[in-house]
Amino acid sequence: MDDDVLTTLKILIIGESGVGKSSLLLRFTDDTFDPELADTAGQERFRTLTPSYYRGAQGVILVYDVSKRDTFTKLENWLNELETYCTRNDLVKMLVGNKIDKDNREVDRNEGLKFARKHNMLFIEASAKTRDGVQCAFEELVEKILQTPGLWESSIQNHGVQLSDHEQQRQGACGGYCSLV
Ligand SMILES: Nc1nc2c(ncn2[C@@H]2O[C@H](COP(=O)(O)OP(=O)(O)OP(=O)(O)O)[C@@H](O)[C@H]2O)c(=O)[nH]1
Ligand SMILES: [Mg+2]
Repeated sequence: MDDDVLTTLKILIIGESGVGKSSLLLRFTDDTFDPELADTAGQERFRTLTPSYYRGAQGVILVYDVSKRDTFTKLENWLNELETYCTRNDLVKMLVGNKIDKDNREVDRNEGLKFARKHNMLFIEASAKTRDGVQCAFEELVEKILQTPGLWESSIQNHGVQLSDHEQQRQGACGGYCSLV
């Protein structure tokens, strides 16, 4: 393990099947996109994994598809599930409206923003296909986690490495990004 590693964070990516959770992760980690991507991880038969999946997470990315209204409508269910299984209530939440490259949009940016504000979440619109907002979504979430006292320190494994104290206020780094927490 690299000695420079400060801490390891557990970040969940949740949301309805097909909204692009795997694609967003793949774009962020590998900078690739597969238009034919089809996986089965979101299927109902894997639901028994739920409690351990949620345990100890410091952050969550809740994804909906801006071209499918039902994926937006079902966000409330995901928040309820989060509340049920999450072991901590200070976890940082990021709402991501994905697939903004598509021209059949069904959910306005303002609706996403309003939902995020109501539920005390960060918000960004994104496209795993075009890269829009993807890096920003992950980075802003991590930054917010690191700014939250008590949320991540306990996961440091005595490496004797300290994060520097200076917090740089970044301005305009993420177009359209709205910090709400
Ligand atoms: N146009 C467009 N298509 C996308 C985007 N993100 C994902 N897709 C496509 O949407 C489909 C579903 O994406 P996945 O990443 O598999 O969705 P998922 O949320 O992981 O789905 P489950 O694992 O079943 O829960 C795939 O065909 C992707 O190529 C995007 O930003 N734009
Ligand atoms: Mg998936």
